[in-house]
Amino acid sequence: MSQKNNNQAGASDSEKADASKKRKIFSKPVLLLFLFLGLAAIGYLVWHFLPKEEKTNEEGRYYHTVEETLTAKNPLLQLLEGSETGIDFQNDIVETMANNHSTNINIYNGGGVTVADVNNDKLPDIYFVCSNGQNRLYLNEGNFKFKDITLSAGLASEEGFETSVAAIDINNDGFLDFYVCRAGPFEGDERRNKLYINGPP
Ligand SMILES: [Ca+2]
Ligand SMILES: [Ca+2]
Ligand SMILES: [Ca+2]
Repeated sequence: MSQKNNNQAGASDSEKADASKKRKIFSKPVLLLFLFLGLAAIGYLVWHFLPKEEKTNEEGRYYHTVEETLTAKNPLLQLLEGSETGIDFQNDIVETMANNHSTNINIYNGGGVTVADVNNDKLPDIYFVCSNGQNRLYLNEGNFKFKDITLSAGLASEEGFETSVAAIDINNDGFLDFYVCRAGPFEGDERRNKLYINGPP
């Protein structure tokens, strides 16, 4: 009889221990952690599936507007938009089956730019080199306005993969010339660098 009572008491202790264990597993901090993780998961799903605003040009490509991070009260420099200056150059990286990182290791290198007064009017002009498309020369007309004179200047180079440009008066005639570098998996003329000699109009 006494042994039976002891057994009953033992079982009761064991049940109590189990219940205590369960209470420990679902203790307040653990529940709070689950709650936090659940809320974080819900937050992520809401963010992931929310429609995001995308700004695209006429060709349907994404473009950046003025950076929202420029929040200084009195910034040293002021950022101007392309719509104000007339500069709308973009170096778009277009990936295709024939042109991608496996076929062209330089594809993400980007293009190049140089600032040079090409017409000696004391206003610096800007020449952008595009890796996948047409290069662009912008003539500085003053008051932060630029005019695209690429075609009339004969600088619309599109062939090959152009990655950088330097301005130098290579023949010392007082007019800055352009040296354009090309890279990529091309042969012959498509890989050759280019020297453009500037001169009086
Ligand atoms: Ca100029
Ligand atoms: Ca080009
Ligand atoms: Ca020159």
